[in-house]
Amino acid sequence: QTENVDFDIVGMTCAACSNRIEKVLNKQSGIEKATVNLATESATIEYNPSLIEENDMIERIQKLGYDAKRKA
Ligand code: 9UX
Repeated sequence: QTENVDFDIVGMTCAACSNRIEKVLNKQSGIEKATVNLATESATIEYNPSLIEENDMIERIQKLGYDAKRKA
C-alpha cells in the first residue's frame, strides 16, 4: 500500500538539478516512484509509509543542496 505526497522544491535552476533529485529519490528504499518537475518546481512521490517518512525525503533533498516543503 502506497501514499502520495507533493513537495515544492526550492533551488532548482536547470534540468540536471531535477534529474539529480529524481534519481536519488528513486534509489531510496520505500520510494516507489519519484517525479521531479523543473518547470513547476515540484516533486510528486509515491511511497510506502511503513518504510520512509516525509521528513526523510526532505532531508535527502536538503543534502543535495535544495529545499523542499510539503504542499498544503
Ligand atoms: Mo544545473 Mo542544478 O548546471 O544544481 S545541475 S544548476
